[in-house]
Amino acid sequence: MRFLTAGESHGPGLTAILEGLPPGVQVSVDELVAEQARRRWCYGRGGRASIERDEIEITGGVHDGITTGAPVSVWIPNRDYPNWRGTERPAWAPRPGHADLAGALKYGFTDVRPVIERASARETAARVACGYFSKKLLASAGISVVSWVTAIGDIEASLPPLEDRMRDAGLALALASEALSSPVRCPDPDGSEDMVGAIDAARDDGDTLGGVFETAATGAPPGLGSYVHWDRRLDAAISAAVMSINGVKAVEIGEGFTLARKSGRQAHDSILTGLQRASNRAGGIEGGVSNGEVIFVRAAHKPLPMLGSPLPSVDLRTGAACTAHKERSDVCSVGCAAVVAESMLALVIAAAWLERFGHDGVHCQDK
Ligand code: EPS
Repeated sequence: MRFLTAGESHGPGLTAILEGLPPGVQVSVDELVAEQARRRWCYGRGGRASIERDEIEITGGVHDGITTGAPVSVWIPNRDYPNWRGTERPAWAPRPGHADLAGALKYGFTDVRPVIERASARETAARVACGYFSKKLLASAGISVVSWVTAIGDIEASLPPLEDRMRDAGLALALASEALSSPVRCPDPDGSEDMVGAIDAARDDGDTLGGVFETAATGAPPGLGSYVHWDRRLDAAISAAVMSINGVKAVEIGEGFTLARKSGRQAHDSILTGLQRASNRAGGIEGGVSNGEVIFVRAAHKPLPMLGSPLPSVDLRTGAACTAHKERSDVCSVGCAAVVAESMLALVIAAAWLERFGHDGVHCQDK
């Protein structure tokens, strides 16, 4: 299975094509739109989130609410497009932390507008559309993919211990469900309140905040991915997929960096009778292969690079010092990135699941 996206943040809209989904997966536009709403808004988003509706049109690969096996295509119109159409909005001063300068150096732009438009996280709406279809396929195999936020800036949520979050599928599902009622997608109500306060303070100060989120897949069978070749390792594919999300700077599987400070005895998950595991520090993947435990991923999202009080930059036309280009932006979007991560995780796991169990339709799976 593979997918492609196209479209710019303030262009007519986004297109996505997901190829390789089998026939027989039940889907609904209402669910797809609801999934988009989860991605579009969390506390800290800017004015754009209230303009867009993400009223998605499925333009191929689905008949009467069921996938046909043909490539699935979707169209997501940008409601902000008419406000931008016909206007020249050049940007000469690259924003530190954005793709602006690197993109300008790579493609030879002086006006970084083309970089801003395609590097924008608006594109993640198209990924979440593809992720939705993957999640539906996975749901038919008893696999759920969920997420929640654990930190915004230096505010850490008070949550059940990491060991339990990684090992206990029921807890993961419960945390994700509690996160639904938090404006920052954090399953700790007091922590959420503090995070909202921190976002308000950052906004007042012309600043932005990042944070940490966790995403988990429950019910995944053993044997997804393979140790036989680097690019078939499931953890490698998941890391790349989550790292590709705008703003993400670090990805851990299971205990990740913490494992490096432990001894082997402390780090590994004993195998008990019945092939039960005593713990899940490996995050459900050993040797690049799923082992039947919860697949558990953590990611760090940097503070958004578009500051209310911009950092120093340079005018690419003249080389003169100035402050970075400024336009409408979000203050914090970690909760939205967590939803995108669910989609990316679902896409990778669905591809691995199809490789292992796929047939010409979900009706004839023999898992
Ligand atoms: C983004 C800047 C903001 C975000 C946008 C990503 O857009 P605008 O410049 O129109 O205010 O809201 O994210 C989305 C539009 C979205 O749907 O997620 C950026 O510069 O990356």
